[in-house]
Amino acid sequence: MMFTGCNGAPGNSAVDTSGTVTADEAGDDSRDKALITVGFSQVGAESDWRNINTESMKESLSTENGFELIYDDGQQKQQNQITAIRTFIQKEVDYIVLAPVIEDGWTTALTEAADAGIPVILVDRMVSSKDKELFTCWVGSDFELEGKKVCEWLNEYCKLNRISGNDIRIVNIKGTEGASAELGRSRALRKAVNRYGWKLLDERSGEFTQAKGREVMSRFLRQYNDINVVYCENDNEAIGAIEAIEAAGKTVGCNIKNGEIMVLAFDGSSEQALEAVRSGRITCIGECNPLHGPRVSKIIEDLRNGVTPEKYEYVDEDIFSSYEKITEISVDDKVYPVEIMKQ
Ligand code: GYE
Repeated sequence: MMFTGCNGAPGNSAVDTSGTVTADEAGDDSRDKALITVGFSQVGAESDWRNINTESMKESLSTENGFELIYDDGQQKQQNQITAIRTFIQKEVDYIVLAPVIEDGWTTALTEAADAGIPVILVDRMVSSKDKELFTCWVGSDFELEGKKVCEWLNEYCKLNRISGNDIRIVNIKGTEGASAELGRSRALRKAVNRYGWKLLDERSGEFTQAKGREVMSRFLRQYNDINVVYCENDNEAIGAIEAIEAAGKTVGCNIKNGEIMVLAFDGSSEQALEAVRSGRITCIGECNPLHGPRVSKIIEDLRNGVTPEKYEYVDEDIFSSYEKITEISVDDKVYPVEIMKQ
């Protein structure tokens, strides 16, 4: 997709080959006026999902496509993201794209952007601000639905294998607390626990990282000797949890009747995680799609053409498992196929 006159890389030494500049480097005076300037405040680089998402955004919002992207890595800290938004406002960018680390606490910064007349597009996670006029639109995943799919998969598994709900002893390695992805996936689990009588032994945040996932799972294994399911709120935590389980001399897999610990996860972004599904080490993944770059550039294109984008745009997502007997599950009367992955 091309916008107004794309005349290659601007003559600015702060611009790297991908056309991306950092918030500190970008200067108004050296800006190529033919390019659409976008300030993107990213959460951080905590996971494979996030890195793929960053790449997708940089690829779509490139100089070749008519953009000057000012990229800022918030390092999982809201204060860094608020500072980035203020820098973008000072630089008078055309659009601000925000992937908010947590939902609360954005009203002031978003009001400042609105006062400056800069449209804010939210991507991936949401904000809880009551004033919906403070952002133009949002694009991302239905995190509670992802969670419901994985929980329904587990419920189907229990039914098929005659495992009573009371025999499910589950721990939850949550994502970053207060992040939409954590809130939605945890909400779905709590509802399923109440509905099916599973025993939720414990919940603790693994910050969406492999190292923290491993640390939290090791602690759970020391505290509880009867865990048979671990619900990991992303791929990286699942890989960390598997390392902890194996280091404790236990086996991962779906055969919980024979003492295996079943690993459930979200994303399905990394080859490592997909390989773990194929080999049965991760039993089921609720897919989360990170490829938002083209969606965001389309939204900007629409806005420039006077087309009002949907306020909320949810993306479609799959379920991955290597367990052949469950080929579909249903959530709220809708049927979702399960993609069976084999080696
Ligand atoms: O699941 C996780 C990442 O917000 C959907 O953030 C995103 C989540 C994703 O760190 O891997």
